[in-house]
Order: sequence, then C-alpha cells, then structure tokens
Amino acid sequence: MRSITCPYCFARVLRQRIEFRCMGRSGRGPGCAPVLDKPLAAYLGSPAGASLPPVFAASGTKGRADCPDCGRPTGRRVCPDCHNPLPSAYCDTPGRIVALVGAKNAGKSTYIAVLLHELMNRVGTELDTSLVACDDRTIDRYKRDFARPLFDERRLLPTTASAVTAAREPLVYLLTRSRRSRWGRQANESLALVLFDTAGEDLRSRDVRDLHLRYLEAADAIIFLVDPLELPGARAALREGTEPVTAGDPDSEPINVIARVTEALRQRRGAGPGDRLPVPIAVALTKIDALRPTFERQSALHRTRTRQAVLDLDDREAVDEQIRSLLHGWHAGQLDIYLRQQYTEYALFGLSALGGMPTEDRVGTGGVRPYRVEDPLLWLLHRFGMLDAVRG
Ligand SMILES: Nc1nc2c(ncn2[C@@H]2O[C@H](COP(=O)(O)OP(=O)(O)OP(=O)(O)O)[C@@H](O)[C@H]2O)c(=O)[nH]1
Ligand SMILES: [Mg+2]
Ligand SMILES: [Zn+2]
Ligand SMILES: [Zn+2]
Repeated sequence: MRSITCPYCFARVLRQRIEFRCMGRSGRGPGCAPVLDKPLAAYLGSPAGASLPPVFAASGTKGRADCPDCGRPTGRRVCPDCHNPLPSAYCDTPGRIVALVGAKNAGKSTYIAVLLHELMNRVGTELDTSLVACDDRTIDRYKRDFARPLFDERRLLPTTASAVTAAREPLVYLLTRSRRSRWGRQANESLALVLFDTAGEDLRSRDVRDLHLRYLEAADAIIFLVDPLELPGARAALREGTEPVTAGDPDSEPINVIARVTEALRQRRGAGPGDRLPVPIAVALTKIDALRPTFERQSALHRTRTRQAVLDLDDREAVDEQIRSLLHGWHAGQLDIYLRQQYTEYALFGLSALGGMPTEDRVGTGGVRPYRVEDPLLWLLHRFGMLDAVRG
C-alpha cells in the first residue's frame, strides 16, 4: 500500500507524505511548547483544542522521527492535510472505512450508539476484539452524544443536525482482532472503523454535500439503513394507522436515497454505464422489533445468532432470503432489484438496535436489548478476511 486514506478528511495520502507531531514537553526534558495548529483549527472549525506541539515533515514511511526543533523522538503520525492523528496500526494495515447512510429517522444514530456499545462489550468478547478510539474527541463525543443519553439516561437520541449548521466529524476507532493461527501463533489484525453519522436531512437533496461525497467515495464498505415502517406495505402488514414520519416526501423514500448515493458513487468512481460497483453494501432493515409479531414462528428473524465468533453461512442465507421476500411482499421489490443491478456484493439484514418500541422520548421499560446489530459487521469482517465462515 503506497497510500492511505485519512479517516478524518478522507484525503489520499502517500505514505512518505505522512507527517509527525512533536511529543511536546514533559517533566524537565526537552520538548516544544504548544502552538496554534492552523490546519487542525480549520478542520475543527474553531481554535479550541487545536493548541498542540508543532507538526513537522519527515519520512512518513518510518514509524518514528526526531523533532527538528527540540530533538525529541516522536511516534505520533498525523495527516499532512488536516493534522489529525493517524494511529500507527492504521498506517500499517490498510484502513477500512465503513460508511453508514440512510434516510432521515432511519435509526442511524441509535444504531451507531448500540453497535459501538456491543463491540465494547458482548460482541467484542465473543470475537476477541478490542475497540479503541483513535483520538480524544471520539471518546468525548461517543460518551456525550451517544452513550450517556441512550444507556445512562435511557433517552432517545435527538435528530442529527445538518452538516450545514454543525461541523460533522467521524468517530474513528481501531478494531483489533487476535487470532490464533493453525500453528498456535497469535496474530493481530486491525481495521479502522470510521463511522460518520450523517444527518438524513443532508442526503435528501441531490447536491449531497462535499464531505459526504468524499466519505462515500473513500468507503471500503457501506451500511445502508432502511426504516421498514417507511415502506407502505410493511405498515399495512402492521394494520396500524400510523403515519410515516416522512410521509409524502419522495426525497426521503429509501429507494430514492440509495439511488442518489449510488449515482454519486458512480460518478466519483468513474464507473462505466453497465458496470456494477464493487464496494460491498450491507442493507439492513432497522426497528425489526416493531414487525416481529407479523413474522411466522419459524422465521430466522425470531432466532438469535449462535455466538461462536464465526459467520454462520446458513443463518446468513436464511436472513437474506427472509428479508428479500419481505421486501417483495411489501411491494418494495424494486429496492432489491436495483441493488442487485448496481452492486456486485450486497446482502440484506434485519436488526433492532433498541429491541423494543420506545415510549415517547424514552427507551422502552426493558432497556436497550439489541437484536442482530452486529450481523452487517460480521459479514463485512468476513469480506475483509478477518472472520471465518462455517456451514451448519
Ligand atoms: N422500535 C424501534 N424504534 C427505533 C429503533 N431505533 C430507532 N428507533 C426510532 O427511530 C427514531 C429515529 O432514530 P435515530 O437513530 O435518531 O435516526 P437517524 O437515522 O439518526 O435520524 P436523523 O438523525 O434525523 O437522520 C428514534 O427516535 C426511535 O423512535 C429500534 O431499534 N426499534
Ligand atoms: Mg441521527
Ligand atoms: Zn486528514
Ligand atoms: Zn519538538
């Protein structure tokens, strides 16, 4: 790999262009004093938090360099464009950027909150993976905007503000998996999980904002979330008089959102008219808990996955089949057909982040009970060669 993609500004960076940040002063030893880092301040949209020891150029293919001003060696590598930190495990293993998209109210923010929580707990233990934030802002934001409201206070998350009014920043994590080889040697494999909580609102208009486009273009995989309650056929199956949140807004219909994203991807990646896009796309119906009463008893969406740290192909196919037939039964077969025409690798999922209906602005009385939220990620880990698959 001669270049990597910055997980913050999504610039392609040649390895030798990667820069370093001085370690700064500690105790009595040498070290540079903090200065205002202009590129970082520009990225953050404010000078707060951008006062740091200086950045300097050196051969970025090496893991360490000596600061030309104070002479102190440093291993802190940064992006030459935005000056955000590039963790060494990220520089050394090809980064995998997972983009998450979906219409307004599809359940993206809730999904991010619950998926990360699962990876830090139950699923992380099962897979023997660690999940480490790559910068302090990710740690703060995850706590403040996701974990505290949803898990501690059991409140639903607010609508994500448009990137026009609030600076959007990705949450950047390094997921490291230890695996024992056939000869008993332990090896670690890492993947950068870059989650960008897009505001559904920003995907409505045809001129998807520039940062979103760069994010999508840089993505090695896409998770596309669909709220089944927005599909007329699914609502009819529930026989409830509930109106969809985005009623009467064709721009927010799942097929239109995915078509806009796909068009943008085709343009940016220069795909020919008949070519399918090679980026794997996981399409997941969210809020499956609301529809479960309408599923047959033997449905794969009543079962829970057996936790064996592998991708169970039989289970995978059963879920995929079931979601496909649900879509066709709900007169949303277009979505399935369109995706098959546009992408070489796509898979269908059904999940519930909350595990039950919320009441007003709060999580239901049973608390957060995630169902199959990790399924899309397991499929992607398998695609990336980090997880084995088995039958039966
Ligand atoms: N029943 C059920 N409802 C859910 C679930 N997840 C989310 N919801 C509901 O969907 C609403 C929207 O979820 P969000 O995660 O905020 O959706 P979003 O895609 O981030 O929306 P924007 O930020 O507006 O783009 C929540 O307030 C809940 O009412 C779930 O797993 N089950
Ligand atoms: Mg949101
Ligand atoms: Zn950058
Ligand atoms: Zn220095």
